[in-house]
Amino acid sequence: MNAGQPRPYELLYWPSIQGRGELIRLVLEEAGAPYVDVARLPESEGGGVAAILRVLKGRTGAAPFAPPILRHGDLLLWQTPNILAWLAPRLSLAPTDEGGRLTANALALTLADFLSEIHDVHHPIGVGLYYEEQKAEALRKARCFAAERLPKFLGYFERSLSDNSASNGKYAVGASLSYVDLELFQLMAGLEYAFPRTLATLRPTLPRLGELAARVAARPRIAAYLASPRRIPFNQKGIFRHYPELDQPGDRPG
Ligand SMILES: N[C@@H](CCC(=O)N[C@@H](CS)C(=O)NCC(=O)O)C(=O)O
Repeated sequence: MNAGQPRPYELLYWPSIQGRGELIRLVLEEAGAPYVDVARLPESEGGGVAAILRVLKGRTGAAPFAPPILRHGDLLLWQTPNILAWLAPRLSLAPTDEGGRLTANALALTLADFLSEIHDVHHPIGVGLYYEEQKAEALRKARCFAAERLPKFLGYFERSLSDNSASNGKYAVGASLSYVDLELFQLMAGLEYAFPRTLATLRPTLPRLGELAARVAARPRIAAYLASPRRIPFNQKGIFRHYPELDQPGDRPG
């Protein structure tokens, strides 16, 4: 590393999906921070999935259970909200007061809960099974998700925005953009990909979330990132997957 140049952050995340790693990438991209997406490098340069497995299997003591993992010098961090709670303040993408930091963390943890539920719509029975092996259960899960959980979580985040008088409903916490807003952008983008019909029925009740997502997408660094090859397209391997049969807003739970 050249003297005077900041040490790049090293993100370790599955190379073919956005997944939870995307929440870290968006913060690094918005900040213009130097980083290496390690597993997307060729194995001959120390990358690939092998790079992740080396960290998962090679560490004793407190060790990551799963990616995303962030490495910076001797520091190794895992659990997405934990990584964000450390990284975002360093990059001026978190509230500066303690109350604001804790509120941001609480929202990030709630979003993490929601992400797990979104994943479980297409994998309600077993992570190790293919979707095709759990389609009937996925259909039941999708009905409950669309009728109950999706509106409940999105309504909660919409209220978090509209109740934030410090920014007149523009941002989730405090008076300026934070990592939580980037997370909410990613959430809306993912839901638009996975559940476009269901989301369309809810959109009239979610004006703040819609405006926030558009505002984040238009930020110069985010717009450049989204248009770049660094942004992995949504696909059928990540958390957000589009199975038309699971996107039926009119279905009754049953
Ligand atoms: N709570 C963890 C969840 C981590 C997680 O589930 N990572 C996924 C990819 S997004 C994974 O690789 N899981 C492997 C496993 O659960 O065995 C976080 O927020 O970072």
